Amino acid sequence: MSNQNIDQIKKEALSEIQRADTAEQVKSLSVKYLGRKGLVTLFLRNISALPEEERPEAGKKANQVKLTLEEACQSAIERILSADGDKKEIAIDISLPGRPAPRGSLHPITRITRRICDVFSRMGFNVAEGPEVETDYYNFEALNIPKNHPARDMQDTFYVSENIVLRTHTSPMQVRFMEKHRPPVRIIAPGKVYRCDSDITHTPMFHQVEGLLVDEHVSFGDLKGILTAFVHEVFDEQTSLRFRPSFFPFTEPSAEVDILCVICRGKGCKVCSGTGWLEVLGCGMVHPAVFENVGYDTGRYSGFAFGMGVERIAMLKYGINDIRLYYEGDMRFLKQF
Ligand code: 2U9
Repeated sequence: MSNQNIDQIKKEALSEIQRADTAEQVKSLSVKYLGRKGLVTLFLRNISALPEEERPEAGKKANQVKLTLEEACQSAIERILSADGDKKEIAIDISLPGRPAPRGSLHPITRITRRICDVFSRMGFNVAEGPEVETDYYNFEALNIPKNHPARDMQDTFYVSENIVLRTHTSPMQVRFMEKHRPPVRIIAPGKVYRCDSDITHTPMFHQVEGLLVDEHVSFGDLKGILTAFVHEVFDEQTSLRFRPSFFPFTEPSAEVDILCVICRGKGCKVCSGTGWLEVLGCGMVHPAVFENVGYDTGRYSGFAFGMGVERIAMLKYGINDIRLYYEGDMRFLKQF
């Protein structure tokens, strides 16, 4: 072995590497010259057999050759890969049909909100919308919710500052509407509301639809008629309703509305906790104090209001058993609607 040999190896190796046109060829040339039994490796290993005075020069040279060949292999791989990339671009078959963009679908809450609004708009209600950040006045005071009411507690309401809250219901919108319009009023108020609550049936943000109808001679009978028509439209004609006395500061008298269990049809099951009924709505005749706050003549006008949680309606309609599923963004859940 001599310096001449290593020059020869370098020359041949570079020529072969430059001619390689696949990554596999480069890899096998790397093995041939630089591998454990490669020619450069063997040369280095045999240096000890050279005359002593030639060893330093031969070692230095062989190490340089090793580096040169490593770099040459690397450049060859890059050359081949970039040429492959160019070929692939050319190889696109423009006659193939394009890949369709995945189609989205409406969130179940959006679907049900639209369905509810659609049913009420066919009964003559207009949709009213307003701010999600509200003043204490519109969220509580104007609705006859007294200062010591538990809903005002910081445990139940998100406070932005002393007098500003995230609305806990969509009723403030209806107060704002009444301030601007004289009766007759027939509005529906859908939207996000916020309460400090989180478990299997509560999320800190949820959706409500509330309704308000004010005119002369409006009775509790009108309220029952409208809500019965609504339940029959959203569920079906066989879904009976029952009105149970209740209390809300903004309505008097007040009631909660149950529907016949959509699962067992009244026989009693896990979903209705064996009662045969499911609570879906709250309602009542608007409290005169609320009318006074917006300057309506309580001698002349009466009205009813109602409210429902959209998540709950959708849970019953679609048989969903955990409210948190709505907001986890899991496509396997969302794709079902
Ligand atoms: C005005 C006056 C009165 C709206 C009403 C309810 C009863 C009610 C709950 C149902 C489930 C809220 O989402 S929930 O937790 N709502 O029970 N809401 S009466 O009463 C109003 C609204 C506006 C001016």
